[in-house]
Amino acid sequence: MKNYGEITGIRYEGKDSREPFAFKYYNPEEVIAGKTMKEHLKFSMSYWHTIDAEGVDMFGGPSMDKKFGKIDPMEMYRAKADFAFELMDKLGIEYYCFHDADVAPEGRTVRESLENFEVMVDYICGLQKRHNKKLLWATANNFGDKKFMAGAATSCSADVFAVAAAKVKSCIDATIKLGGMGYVFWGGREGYETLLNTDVALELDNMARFLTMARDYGRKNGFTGDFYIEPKPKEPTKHQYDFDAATCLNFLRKYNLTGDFKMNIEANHATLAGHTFQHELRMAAVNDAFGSIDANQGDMLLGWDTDQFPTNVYDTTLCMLEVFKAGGFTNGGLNFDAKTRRPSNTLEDILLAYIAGMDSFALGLRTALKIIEDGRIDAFVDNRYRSYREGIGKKIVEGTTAFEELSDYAMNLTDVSVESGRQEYLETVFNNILFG
Ligand code: XUL
Ligand code: CO
Repeated sequence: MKNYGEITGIRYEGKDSREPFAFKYYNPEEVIAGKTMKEHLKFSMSYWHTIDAEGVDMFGGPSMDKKFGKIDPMEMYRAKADFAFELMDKLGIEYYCFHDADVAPEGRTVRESLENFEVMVDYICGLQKRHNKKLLWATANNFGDKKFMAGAATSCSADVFAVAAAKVKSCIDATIKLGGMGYVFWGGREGYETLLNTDVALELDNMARFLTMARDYGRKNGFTGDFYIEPKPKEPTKHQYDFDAATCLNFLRKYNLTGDFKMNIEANHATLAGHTFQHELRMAAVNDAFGSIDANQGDMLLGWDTDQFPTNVYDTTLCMLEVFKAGGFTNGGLNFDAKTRRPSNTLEDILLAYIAGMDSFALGLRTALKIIEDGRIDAFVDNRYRSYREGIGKKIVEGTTAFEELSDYAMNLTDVSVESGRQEYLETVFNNILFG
């Protein structure tokens, strides 16, 4: 295999290619259903996993070195940024996402950290222009440092609430400066371990106060994109307040935050919540909150957030079906919130992992479209609910009936039957479309 330096760019070679550093299914400029594949998929690089994470886990230290030969912290972060944009060029990825802590070194004080961040945002702004890249979304890391051990907006300490606000303020400023169309809130440590020490009512109200102030600050300063909540049920806390899409939507409605806030759905978070990825996407979409996607996959035999690159084509197909049904991405995109496995520890592995993820989603896009064009599955669902298009069903849907009439109607029924759901048949249709 070639080494990282020898690879100038990953190109589409088609499904028969045996070249490891080539796309087999992702052909960025190919037009499918009125848009290029690149426009449909809007791939994004996650800065934290790709540029910073060195393979550390609970049992061992780094298996990779991402210091790029530097010792001085600012120099190191500039070298990381240079590498990031070259990597995106190699892969043909147009978007990226970051936490404040991913792109700049921590200082000794909050002030120093924010100053480092501002300097690095300017540096990245220059790189972004030169490499013709776009920020998909930014976010504040309000969970890593010790001061966030009891949460950020839901901390028992008002000082921590203020620090979290300062960090989000400066991340929103950065998002505006970089022209980002998204701003993410992942609840990090917004949750709790035991009710013995927790005032849940105050914590939830404070979280809403925080999000409301962030929204108001962003809008006042010209941020026109979407705010996203990223649901996750557990990890790091036992009870995360943003458990799943439905929980987040309930929260947003209670505190009048719908409209400005949409969902950033992550595949591995969905499965941790005991849902499928598609379920979470559908729940967001039917509640007008489909926003962006953190594309990855978990290991069903492990109970934690493994953040693997997505390679399961059934899942990418079902995901892209949901994206189509939701009308495609507007401000959002597919951010690879994924990391190479710890023993896949070379720079080449990073390229191979992104190729795997991008090709799996390209296949998902192509097969989702085949399913739509085939029409058998949609027609089945449409036909299954036909009783709501006539007679009493039509009246239910139109809101022109009431319990009295429904009761009279029910009393006169002699035979009440429900048709088969034909799940196994539909699964065969699905396979038939996928594999021909
Ligand atoms: C954590 C996670 C985060 C968010 C951004 O599980 O997914 O990386 O995407 O904070
Ligand atoms: Co994520």
